[in-house]
Amino acid sequence: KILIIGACGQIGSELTAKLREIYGLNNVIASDIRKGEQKVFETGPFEQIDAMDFNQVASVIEKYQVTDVYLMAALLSATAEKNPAFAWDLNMNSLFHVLNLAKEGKIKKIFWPSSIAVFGPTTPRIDTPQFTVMEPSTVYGISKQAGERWCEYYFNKFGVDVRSIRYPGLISWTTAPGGGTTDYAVDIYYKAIEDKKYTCFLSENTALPMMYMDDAIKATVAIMQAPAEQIKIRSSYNLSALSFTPAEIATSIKTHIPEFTIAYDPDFRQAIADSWPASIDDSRAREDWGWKNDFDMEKMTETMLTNLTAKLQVNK
Ligand code: VAH
Repeated sequence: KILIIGACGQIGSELTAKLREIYGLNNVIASDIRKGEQKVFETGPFEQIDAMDFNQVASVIEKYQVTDVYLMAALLSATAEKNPAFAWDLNMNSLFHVLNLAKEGKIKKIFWPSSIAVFGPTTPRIDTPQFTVMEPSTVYGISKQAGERWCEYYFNKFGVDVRSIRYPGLISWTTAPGGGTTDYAVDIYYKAIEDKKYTCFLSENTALPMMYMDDAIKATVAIMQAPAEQIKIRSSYNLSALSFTPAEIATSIKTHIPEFTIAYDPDFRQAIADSWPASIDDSRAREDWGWKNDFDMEKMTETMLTNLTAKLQVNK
């Protein structure tokens, strides 16, 4: 049985749907601190739990005899800057609970998401290597770097089979994202359809590593399905697909919506973006467990605009 913690989030909600498609509805238990609005939570097993509460997590694992846990609950970069103590507690305590349950033999396999936010202003910014200087300057990045260190420690010391990916900015249309710096790349599609214009909170030449959600879900399933001996990196794998600036995504949108215009009004999130890489070298993920992305910028823009237009019509 599979448990997803944080199933209502931007990644969690799509991961729940995909895992239920692969493993069967009743073999995938969705959980979150709040009930999701998506129908996927009315159709399959759902538990309302606080990822920071060890007993609640342990009892759900016991109740369903869970073997695999995907821990997707966290505070993202922008929100974490406003709530440092809570962000540290949520991001770290939830991880310790799951790692300790695995150490006690209660869980067989764990997926834990890291992020390109583990890199900082002193990290080489172009084609950032798998192993390099990492001095994250955000609350979120610090928690992700610490989490990677603990994942590798629990694997080396206790044989815990925990697997991790450093997600780039993720773009999707099904669930509104919550508090990420890269989320301008989601907002821009909504505003392009609704208002034909967008004021971007990052400057026009801010290049960031990005990926369409379907690719991120594909990578998550792939790393968890790979034989353990193929997972040679137990901190977290670099993963990459796209790298683009707000100006470039605006140009891509204009090929579909010619009257679309963009303005720039950088806010506190500009400093967060400036501390992150522009592009990532993910050759180890490609070598070790056969990763490759399917979506390029054009395919992503077409998919986003098509699906969002339908979704926004429905909600009118
Ligand atoms: C954020 N979307 O912006 C997340 C992600 C790399 C960025 O971690 O915080």
